[in-house]
Parts: sequence; C-alpha cells; structure tokens
Amino acid sequence: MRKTDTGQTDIHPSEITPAEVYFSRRALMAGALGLAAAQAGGLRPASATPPASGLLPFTFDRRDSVAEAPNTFEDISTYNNYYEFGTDKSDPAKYAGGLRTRPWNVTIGGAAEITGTVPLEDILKPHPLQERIYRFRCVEAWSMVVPWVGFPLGDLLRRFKPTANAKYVEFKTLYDPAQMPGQKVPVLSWPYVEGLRMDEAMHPLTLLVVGLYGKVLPNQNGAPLRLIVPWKYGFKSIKAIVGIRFTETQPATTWAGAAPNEYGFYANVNPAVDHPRWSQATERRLGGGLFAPRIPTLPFNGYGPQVAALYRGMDLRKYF
Ligand SMILES: Nc1nc2c(c(=O)[nH]1)N[C@H]1C(S)=C(S)[C@@H](COP(=O)(O)O)O[C@H]1N2
Ligand SMILES: [Mo]
Repeated sequence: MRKTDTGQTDIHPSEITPAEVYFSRRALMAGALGLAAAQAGGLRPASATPPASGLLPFTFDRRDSVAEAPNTFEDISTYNNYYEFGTDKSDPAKYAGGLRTRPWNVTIGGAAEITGTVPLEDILKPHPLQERIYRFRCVEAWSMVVPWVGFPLGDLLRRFKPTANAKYVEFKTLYDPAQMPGQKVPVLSWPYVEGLRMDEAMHPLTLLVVGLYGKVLPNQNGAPLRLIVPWKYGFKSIKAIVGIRFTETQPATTWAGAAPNEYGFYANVNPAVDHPRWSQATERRLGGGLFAPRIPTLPFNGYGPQVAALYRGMDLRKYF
C-alpha cells in the first residue's frame, strides 16, 4: 500500500467549500429546519428518504462528535482507499463517479426473523439523519476528521429482529467488475467483505453513512451506503454495501484473509500494537502537508471511554 499523500486533485476550486463557510451555512440550515419542525408541531425533523444527490436534511449530534476541526471536503473526497477503483489514493475520485447508486438494493440474510432484499429507500426511510464529526484513522497511519451524515446501524439491524444465533454481522460490497474495474484485478478477493461482532454492530457510535459535509456521499467515499466504525482502522468501514448477514460464526473478512498476520478481525485502533511493517503509535492528519508533525494515536482512536468495555478481559495483542 502507498503511504504518501501527494495525490493531485481535479476538483474545480469553485466546488470547494472552506470548512468555516460550511459550518456557518450549516448553522443557518439547522436553524431553518428547527423552525420548520416547530411550525409543524413536531419535536424532531420528520424522517424522509434522503435524495440521490445534493443537500441532506440532518440534525447535528453534538454529544457523539469531537471538537476538532474537520478536514476539508477536498481532502476527504480526493485521498481515498477504494480498491474497486484502483489502488492509488487519487484513483477513486477519478474513476468512481460513474457508479450507479440508484436503483440500489440491500439483501438482509442469516439469523433474523425478517430477511429479504430491500430497496435502499426502504432501508433509509425510517431513520432520521444525524451529522456526527468523527476522527477516522487508516491503518496506513494517516487520519482525518470528518462530518459524516448517517444513522446508527443498530437502529436498522433491530428492524430485522436478529435471533439468538446472530453473534456477528457480515457486510458485502457490490460485485460488478463492469462498474468497478479494480475488481478485474486480483489485488483482493472480491467482493470486499467486512464484519463486526453483534455488540460492536449495535454500539451507538457505529454508523451507516449516506453523506458528508451535509451532502450526499461522493461515490469515492462509498455511496450510496457505507459503514463507519470510528474506533477501528479504516478498512473495517466498508463501502457500497449490498449485503448484510447475521451469522453465528466470525465472518471471513477481506483484509484479515489477505494478510492475517497484518490485519485482524477486530482492528481496533491500538497505538500499543504495531503493524508488522510500521509503528501504529503516531499518525499524520491529512491536510497538513508532507511535513506535518505526527501526532500520538489514541487507544480506540480516542473512543475508549465509550467502547473499551466491549473488550474487557480480551487480550488485545492476540485479538488485534
Ligand atoms: N469496498 C471497499 N470498502 C473500503 C475499502 C475498499 O477498498 N473497498 N477501503 C477501506 C479503507 S482501507 C479505508 S482507510 C476506508 C477509506 O475511506 P474514505 O475513502 O472514505 O476515507 O475505506 C475502507 N472501505
Ligand atoms: Mo485504510
């Protein structure tokens, strides 16, 4: 994997919204939404199917957000890992634009009372969108701060009434080499598969994401539906999800299968456990340039107070 961040951008300057402009506009929008809800007599914004493009309605979740300054939209959407579109950080922004994200179906299967194939609109409709500003850290030791828009994965999973046999959840990305040319190259086994233990999947920090910076997710960031697990290395946060399956045994995940000594199933951010080929003790925030100082990486990416209890009694060197 490449470790440089010198990828060129081909976004037109007029498309770039500086963070300060975005955040003041957001305050105005939130105010307008709040006013509309108050006029309708409702306490929270009505849930509605998010649009296929453009702006999204959301409420800001301050409690689950960090106070750090977000990276720019440009940083977040032009320096990506998405091997279905190439292995270079600049490939996804160049080649993912043509992916058709509508119509889109998600197949829910395995140990649940309700299973079947559900159109994206029905997956999203009952869930009011929240914006949460999360730290995000790639296993390659770069990190960023992102204003994601989504809703807790657990709220979706509960609708399908998982049974007592549901110990894990497995996620699958679309397999369509005609649309995802990287899948013609055997750099990974396709389709990309990820998984979580049931309690991790139900944790309120775990999000299904449909947008960032208040807009529909750019294709290179995993549209129309991707996972975000902020206390785990980035590869757990699978993009373009078409399958969700409740399983009794631990899912065989793509990176853990490709290099089991380098990538574990748990992949919790852990500065005390190095990657076999590099240190995980520090990270470099995107946007600071090549000479940005490295900053210390926090256990569980800083989310230890919320999630450390999930792993009580586990040897995190063995279950890395
Ligand atoms: N389907 C799929 N999902 C994926 C990947 C991928 O190659 N394919 N890369 C992962 C890795 S390694 C990271 S760091 C994040 C990057 O997310 P971002 O491009 O939105 O920053 O996506 C993850 N999800
Ligand atoms: Mo990553």
